[in-house]
Formats: sequence, C-alpha cells, structure tokens
Amino acid sequence: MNKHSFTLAVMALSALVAQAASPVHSTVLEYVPAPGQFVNTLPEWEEGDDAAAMAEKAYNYTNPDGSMISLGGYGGYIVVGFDHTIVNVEGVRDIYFEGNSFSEARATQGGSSEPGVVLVAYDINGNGMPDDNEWFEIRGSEYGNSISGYECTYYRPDSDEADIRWTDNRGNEGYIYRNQFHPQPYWPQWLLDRETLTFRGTRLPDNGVDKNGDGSYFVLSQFDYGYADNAPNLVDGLWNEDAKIDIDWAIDINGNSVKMPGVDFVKIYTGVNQDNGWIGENSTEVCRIIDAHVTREGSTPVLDETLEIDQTVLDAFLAAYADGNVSSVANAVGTDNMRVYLDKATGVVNFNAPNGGLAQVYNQSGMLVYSNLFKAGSNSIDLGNLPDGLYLVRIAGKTTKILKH
Ligand SMILES: [Ca+2]
Ligand SMILES: [Ca+2]
Ligand SMILES: [Ca+2]
Ligand SMILES: [Ca+2]
Repeated sequence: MNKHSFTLAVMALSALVAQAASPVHSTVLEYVPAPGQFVNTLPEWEEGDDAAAMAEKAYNYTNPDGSMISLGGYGGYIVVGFDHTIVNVEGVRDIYFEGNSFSEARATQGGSSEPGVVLVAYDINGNGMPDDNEWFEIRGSEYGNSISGYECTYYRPDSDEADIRWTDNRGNEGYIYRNQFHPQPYWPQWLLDRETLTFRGTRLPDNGVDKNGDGSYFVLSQFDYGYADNAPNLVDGLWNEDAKIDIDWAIDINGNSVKMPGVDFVKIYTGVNQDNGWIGENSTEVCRIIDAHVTREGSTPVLDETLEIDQTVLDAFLAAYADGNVSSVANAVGTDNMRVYLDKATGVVNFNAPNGGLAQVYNQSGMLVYSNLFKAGSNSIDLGNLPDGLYLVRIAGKTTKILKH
C-alpha cells in the first residue's frame, strides 16, 4: 500500500467511524414537563427559549453523559429518537434507562424511586417520526395496580409564588407545592400562553411513604420492573438489569402483548401523582436512554452492530399493525374511564368495566339485538354474526357508537 492509498484508507475508516451508530438516544423530539420544582432549571429556561430550544437543551442535558432533566409532576414527558432501530433481541432486555434513583435495595427497603411510564414506537409508516398510533406501552410490574385512562390538568398560577393546582378525571385535586429550595417559577415558562396543561396516560400507584409519620423522612419504594428512574443505574459497576426494559413487555391499546421487531422512539412520562412533603412532587428524571445491546458499557458504550431485526417478527408485526396501534380498534371510544372497542377481525366488542351492570346493543333501526349482564373487569360482546353497520352499544347507561365493518 503506498502512502496515498493508505491516507485514503484512513480517511475512509474515519468516515466509517464517524457514521457508526450510537447506542445512546440521538435526538429529543419533544420535551413537555408538568409543573415541578426542577422545571425551568433542569434544563434551564432562559428568556426567549421556545419549545424547540427547550427540546434541544433537554438533549444537551442528557447526552452525551450530561446531567439530567426532570419531567415535573404526573404526565410530564420526553420523546427521544435514535440513529438506528433498537433490535428486540429474544429473551433479553433491550433498553437501558439512566435516572437518579439511589435505592440500594428493592421495593420497600428504601429509596428515591420516581417511576416513569415507558412507551415505545416502531416507525411503521417510515416517516422518521413517531405517530400517535405507533406507540405501545411497556407493561411494567404495576400494570394491574394502575389507573388507565387517567387525565390530570394543571392550572397556570396567577403568580410565580403560588402553588400550582391540579384536578384529575377521578374527582381529585391537589397542588404542586412550592418549596424553599427551588425559588424559580414551576410552570414551564415557554408554555406561559397555556392556561392549562393536560396529561393523559396510566397512573401508577403511589410509592412514597412518610416513614416516621412526621414528614421528616420519605421513602419512595422501587417497583419490580418496567419503568424509568425506578432502579439505581448500576450494580457492582455494571448496568442494572432492573433499569432496563424488554421490548417484549409492550402491549397494544387492547392490553395484548405485542411482538415488536424493534424500537425507533421512546417516550417517558412521570407515572406517579404524589406529593412527598418537603421532598416535593414525585417527578421522573431522565439521563441517557441507551440501546442495551452493547459490546462495552459505561460512559462511552459501544453498540453491537451485528444485531439484525428478525424479518419474520417484522412481517408479522406489520401485518398485525399495518395501521398502527389502532388497526384492530378503529372504533375505540373512551366513555369516561371505560374504553369500548371492536376487534374488526372477529366482530367482538371488548370493554373493561369498574363495576358490573347491564349491556345492550341496538342496531341502526333501534332494534335490540343484544342484552345481557356483565361483570366487573374485562367483558366481550360477540357481534360476529350480525351484519356490518352502525350499532349503539349501551353499557351501564352510557351509549357508544360502534361501526362494524
Ligand atoms: Ca427483547
Ligand atoms: Ca412514523
Ligand atoms: Ca424527581
Ligand atoms: Ca428521580
């Protein structure tokens, strides 16, 4: 090899190196915190910063190995993207979340866990963006103890010195309380034109306990698995398995497990709505979000680029979710906290009810075609033998329109 071709080879090699994929998230697409004691400081808001500027700052605060950002109270979220698809590797956890939880032992033994609910998206339509119907929730250990369809609205305060009131769709209300340690405004300053901020999702159970009963010592217990900022980052210097999620924990809008080929986007939102006295609101922190399939861990992890998406899994996934996460639930209708949906393939209407009651179905002519009692929990009504068309499904006195087609 002469000197010239050697130089070319080195140049080609550095080009390759420059293009190597990074296991760490490569972009922050959205950063919308709920009000909280670290909002406007993690990351810092400066006069003139708009939503795009704050998303960029959120990136700079999380990657590379930066500090962290806070999502504020319940519902506040961040959406990140990667420069490659995180492959769902069979039988192992695929995504690693760095947070600032310092619990040393599991569950009730103590800690500062502030679990964030995780959603993952595969770019089904290939437009380079996560679309609403591309998200799948990660079913963590508390899924059965959580409230789905939860909605929390915060009200912009009249002054920066006022606590920030919230109400939810379960009849509760409360405050994000100001504290002496954090004197800055708690309302996102780039969202001052919004009178309210509403967040929807799954509400995890409260995990904070006033240990001495006098407000002096709060313990925020760690959940078993499936959340961000829930478990300590490291165990014996290595990435903590409890800080990782398996893409196989993804579920669709029906609550069914989904076999996803991989993940292009990750969303995290604060999942607990609890005030812990002087510690303040439970707020999820996010540092780096990392493809866990690496050949080297640590501050500069190296991606294992030999992994490939399983074509069979991809084909089956695209066939099942060609229209995204609502392909089988085109008629999903939320009725308060009850979601009624039609499985197009079978003609079965499914719903989850907090209590038992009477279900009736009328056809377009107003004829009663179904009447039966249902129980608390999951129920189904089989309309498979009925002709296509519009039906009125009346469940516990609430009517939902379902178009069977
Ligand atoms: Ca996996
Ligand atoms: Ca997309
Ligand atoms: Ca926090
Ligand atoms: Ca935290």
